[in-house]
Amino acid sequence: MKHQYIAIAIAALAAPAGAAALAAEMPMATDVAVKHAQGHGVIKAVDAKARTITIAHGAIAALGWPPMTMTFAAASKLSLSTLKAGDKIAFGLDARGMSGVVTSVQPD
Ligand SMILES: [Cu+2]
Repeated sequence: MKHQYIAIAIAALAAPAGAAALAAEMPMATDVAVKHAQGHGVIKAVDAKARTITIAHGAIAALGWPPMTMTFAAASKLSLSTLKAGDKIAFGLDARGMSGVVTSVQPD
């Protein structure tokens, strides 16, 4: 009888660890896939130090985004020195949920 109690106690201890290991292998609901998209807009601000670009962009149908102004991180390969507020641009974006990283910028 004593052995049975011990076996149940071990099973109870092992279950949470097993569940945690399984969760680590499986994508969580909060893990949103990165989607590449193209946007059009006007640069509102460039912060070279923080490496961010604020863009008033039009609707991005591929992402289901309405027009809005938002601040994006700039990809490390992207040069910010030639960009300034007021520039009309087309930009490439790696979107994750409701944020994203600007990967390319061209005059538009
Ligand atoms: Cu937006």
